[in-house]
Amino acid sequence: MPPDVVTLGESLIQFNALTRGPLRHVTLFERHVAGAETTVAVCVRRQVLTSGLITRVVDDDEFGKCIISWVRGEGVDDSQIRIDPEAPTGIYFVQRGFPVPSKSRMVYYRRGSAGSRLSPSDVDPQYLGAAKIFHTTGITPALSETALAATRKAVETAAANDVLISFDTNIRPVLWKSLDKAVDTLLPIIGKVDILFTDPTDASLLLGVNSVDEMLKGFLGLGVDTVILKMGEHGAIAATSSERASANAMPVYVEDPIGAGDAFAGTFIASRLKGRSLNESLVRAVIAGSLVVTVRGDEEALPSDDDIDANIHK
Ligand code: KDG
Repeated sequence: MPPDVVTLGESLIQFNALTRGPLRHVTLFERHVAGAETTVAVCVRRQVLTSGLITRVVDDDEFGKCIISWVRGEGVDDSQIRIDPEAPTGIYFVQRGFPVPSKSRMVYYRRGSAGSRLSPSDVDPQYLGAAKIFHTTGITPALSETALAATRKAVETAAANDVLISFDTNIRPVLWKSLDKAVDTLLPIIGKVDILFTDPTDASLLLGVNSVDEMLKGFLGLGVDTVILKMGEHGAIAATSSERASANAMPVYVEDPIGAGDAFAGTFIASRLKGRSLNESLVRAVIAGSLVVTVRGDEEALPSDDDIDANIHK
């Protein structure tokens, strides 16, 4: 059986600072598996749908082995994980709570990594074309020219096979030569997307507008079917051409906000696949994102359906 959801992107090892403040003073780090699209694949599994991950890892370094065993342990289909012996596993460090107390900062060591060598040959049209949803983010096309080509091939394959395309803008400025390049690269991809996750910073960069209304209308005007604007502690809004929904954020203690967006996206698409309404899917996605920020690491606190229900019926 082909997986319900197929994702494409780089799996990374995350070293999360055990103490808050500038990294130069942190001496202890905790190791986690991360990477936006890997997290979405794991999230979908936690909610008992099936998922598969297209990525590249190294298996002769300990971090590559760690990623493979984690992803397998979570039940994500690993048949499309290519072993690349030529390049190391990408890693990053998380600086927490500084300089903005409620935020984290990512410091990447991933240039030339196995994941950045993703290429069109890694995308099997038969495998991807049999999924219900394909998900990737604005990170993958920023990794390299070959990863951009892989993204384009995956998007075209999905579109040609009526696989819904889900995309999180996730603009990471340090990965791009310039922000203009990010906009020029991402806008044509977004024009083919069915479900778009974004936030006010990315939306205003992509569309050059500032109000929520203009952002929603702008993306719908590009042909996106469902636009979801994630606004952190201010909740989220979703819009289609005929419907709007909004959900308040859950007040939670923020240990580390990284990974919230992927929990949100994974939960939203899993909920839609289960036939839930726009409004219910949005509420569940906000809860999932809120739960993930309460712990360090992107994937450990990804919730099951029951975990989400516990926050709805409490
Ligand atoms: O969304 C969280 C991701 O950004 C994090 O896990 C790291 O994938 C990552 C990236 O490339 O920024």
